[in-house]
Amino acid sequence: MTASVQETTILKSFRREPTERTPVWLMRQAGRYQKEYREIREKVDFLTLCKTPELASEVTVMAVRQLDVDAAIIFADILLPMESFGLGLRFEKGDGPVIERPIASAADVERLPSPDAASDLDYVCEAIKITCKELDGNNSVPLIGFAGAPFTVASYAIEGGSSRSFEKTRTFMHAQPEAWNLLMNKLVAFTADYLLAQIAAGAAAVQIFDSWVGCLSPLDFEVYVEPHLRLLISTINGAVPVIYFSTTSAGLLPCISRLGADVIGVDWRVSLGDAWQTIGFDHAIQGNLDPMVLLSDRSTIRRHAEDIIRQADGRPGHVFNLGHGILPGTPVDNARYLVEAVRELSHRR
Ligand code: 1CP
Repeated sequence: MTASVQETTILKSFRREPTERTPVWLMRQAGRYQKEYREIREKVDFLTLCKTPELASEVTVMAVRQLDVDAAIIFADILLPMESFGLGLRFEKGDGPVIERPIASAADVERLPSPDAASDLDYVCEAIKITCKELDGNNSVPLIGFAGAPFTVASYAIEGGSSRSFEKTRTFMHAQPEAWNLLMNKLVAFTADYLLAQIAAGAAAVQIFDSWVGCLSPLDFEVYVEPHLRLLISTINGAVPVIYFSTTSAGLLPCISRLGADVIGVDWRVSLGDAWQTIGFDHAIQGNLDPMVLLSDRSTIRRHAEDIIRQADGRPGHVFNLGHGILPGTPVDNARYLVEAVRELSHRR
C-alpha cells in the first residue's frame, strides 16, 4: 500500500481523523445492476469470473469508475472457501448458492481438511495485485479485501445454501457445541490466513461479512460466536483497519462493540445516531441507507442521505454506505446520484 492511499478520505475516516467530506462506497457495487457486468456474465459463469484475476479486476475497477466511489472492493465471494474445504459449491440460476456436501454431523467437521488459504485462493490475491496497480494510477483509490465471518460461512456449510431461519445451524450449535467450536476454529484459522494474504497483496482495509448473525440472541452470540470473532480480528493485529458488518443486529451492538473491530457496519433497521452511541465513539461507523431507497427518485434519495449525514453529526469516522448490498434492479444513475449527493451534503469548509 502506498503513502498516498493512507492519506485518502476513506482511510482517514476509518482511523476517525477529520475529513473535508464523508467518504462513500456501496456494498456489491459491482454486480447485476450494471449492463457491463451482465455482458461479461453472458460470456462467463460467476465462479469463472471470480477465478479469472484479469476479469475480477476489470469488474472491480469498472464499478469505481462508473460510480466515482472512494473505495474499491475486490470482486469475489464469501463462499469461495467452501471449495477449499471440499464441500462443493455451485450457483444455480435464480436459486442462489448450492453447497453440494453440507456438514451434517460432528464426524463431518472432524473430517474437514485444513486447507492453505493463501495458495488455495491465490486467484483472489492475484486479482488484488492487478487491481491495486490499476487504482494507484487512478488518484489512489484504496482497495478493500473481505471474507465471510465464521458464523455466516458456517450457516451456508450446514444449511447447504441460503436460509431464512437457520434452523439446522442453530440446532447444530446448541446440540453439538464441541463440534461447533471445532468448526469455528477451522474457519477462523483459514479466514485469518486468507485476510492476511489479501493484505499482503495490497488490500488497504478488510471487511468481515457477518450478514446472518442477527438471527442469534445476545447470549448465543456471546457463547458461540464472540470468542471466535475476537480471535480472528486480533490476528489482523492493526495491520489495516477491520470493518465488521452484520444485519438485523441492533440488539447485538453492545456485544459487537467488544470485538476489537475498528469500523462497525450497520443496516437501516437502526438509526445511525443510536447505533454510534451504542458502539461508542471510539469506533468508526459505516452505513446505513436502505438499498431499497435507490429504487426511488432523486429527491427521496437525497432526503434519506441527508438524514443519515445529520445523524453522524459531523463527527469524524463516518463512512457512508448502504445497509446491505445494492439490489439487482437499481438504476445505475440513482447509485451515481447518491454518491454525488453524499459528497455535496457532507462537504465541510
Ligand atoms: O452474477 C451473479 O449472478 C452473481 C451474483 C453475485 C455477486 C455479484 C454473488 C452470488 N456474489 C457476488 C459478489 C459478491 N459477494 C461480492 C463482490 C464485491 C462487491 O461488493 O462489489 C461480495 C462482497 C459478496 C459477499 C457475499 N456473498 C455475501 C455477504 C454480503 C451480503 O450481501 O450479505 C453473501 C451472503 C454472499 C453469498 C452469495 N453470493 C451470491 C449469492 C446469490 C449469495 C447468496 C445470498 C443469500 O444467501 O441470500
